[in-house]
Amino acid sequence: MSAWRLVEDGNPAPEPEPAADPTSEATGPLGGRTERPRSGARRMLVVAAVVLLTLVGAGGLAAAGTGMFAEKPEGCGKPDRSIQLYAVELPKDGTQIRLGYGLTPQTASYPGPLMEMMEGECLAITLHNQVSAETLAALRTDPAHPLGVSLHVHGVKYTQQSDGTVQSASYVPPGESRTYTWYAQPRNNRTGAQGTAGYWWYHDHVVGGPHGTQGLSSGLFGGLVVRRPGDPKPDRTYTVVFGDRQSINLRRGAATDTCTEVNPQPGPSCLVARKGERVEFVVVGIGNDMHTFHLHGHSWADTRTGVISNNGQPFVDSIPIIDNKTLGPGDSFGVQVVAGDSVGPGHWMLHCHMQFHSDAGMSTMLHVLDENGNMPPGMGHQHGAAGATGTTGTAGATSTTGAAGAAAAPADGGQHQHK
Ligand SMILES: [Cu+2]
Repeated sequence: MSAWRLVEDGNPAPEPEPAADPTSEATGPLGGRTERPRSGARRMLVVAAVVLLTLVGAGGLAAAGTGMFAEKPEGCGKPDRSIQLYAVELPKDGTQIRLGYGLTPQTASYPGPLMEMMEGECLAITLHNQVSAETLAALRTDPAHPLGVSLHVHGVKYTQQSDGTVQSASYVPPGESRTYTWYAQPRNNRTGAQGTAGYWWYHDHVVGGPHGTQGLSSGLFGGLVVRRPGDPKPDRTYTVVFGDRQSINLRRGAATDTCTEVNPQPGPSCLVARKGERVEFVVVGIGNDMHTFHLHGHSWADTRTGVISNNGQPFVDSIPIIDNKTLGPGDSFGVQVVAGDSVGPGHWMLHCHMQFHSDAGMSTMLHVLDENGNMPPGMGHQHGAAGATGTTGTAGATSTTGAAGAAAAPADGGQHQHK
């Protein structure tokens, strides 16, 4: 039997599943939850109530300059779901401070936990800042800049109170908490609202300076998927963040792949799937460089989901089929591919196609096992060590929707060979 084998065949996982994972079917929006239609009348009542409450309670807040901002977006009354999110300091990568978001302090990771929403859903996220003032001060570029972390999101609706910036006073000082409200506004043909279904991301906007540059480069970011009813459902989701210094998920060179040879555990730096599984990638660009996302052996449609859902008609020549997509800073997109479809199991390279980036190590693998969870014999591979600097591997909560545990970082810093 090959050493490459997914753990869910009865082998105990080395790490416990993170509790209250919003991506799990038990608590996530995909476990049979149906979208609740909101009538126009109800929406108006909710808006009126929010405005009234805001005005009534605005006496003290108005002096602080935030009273005129609604607490929640229009159409989002009572949150459909609430989750707790923790910002914590993780073990340093060499001398570099690492921070992470986690659904628990113990499972914080970079990228942070995948957030999943359905269009129409209103989500309340309470962020607890457990990063010390000392650490935040060390990351500060201006001594007058306030100390705190925040949660800023792309793609979905939020008000100024959930902007996650210093200028809107919507950040969290050390030891404190704040609730942010996200609304996955649905399409509305009457008003022309485009809807929010798609692949987005969230990040800090405060650590170090007014744009959270140090928060981002330290690890405070994660993926967000907003789905529509009927969207194809993935078996696994991986958040892949391309950043500065030729890093994937802040890991460089061989450290971008921390899969262990025995029982590889899907995680932020161990991309593994069985043949035939639908694998979803949430691809995000951070930092200052342009990148491209290229996956060997697999291609996808250049649509919102990477899949063409044209009433079963497979041939739509107006939609290009691609295997390489450009990514600028702040951009995000997502695709779904069927692992090993036609091409079979193996170690399929995933890399940036800016050649000096990939040559410097901006490259990792999608390990596709066979249907039984084994890597067939003769499928060994070697990682190039170019550009490898090694990391301490701090993967915690994994961003997968399938059965998965955390990726344990091997003692060799991720460098390994499969026989
Ligand atoms: Cu690149």
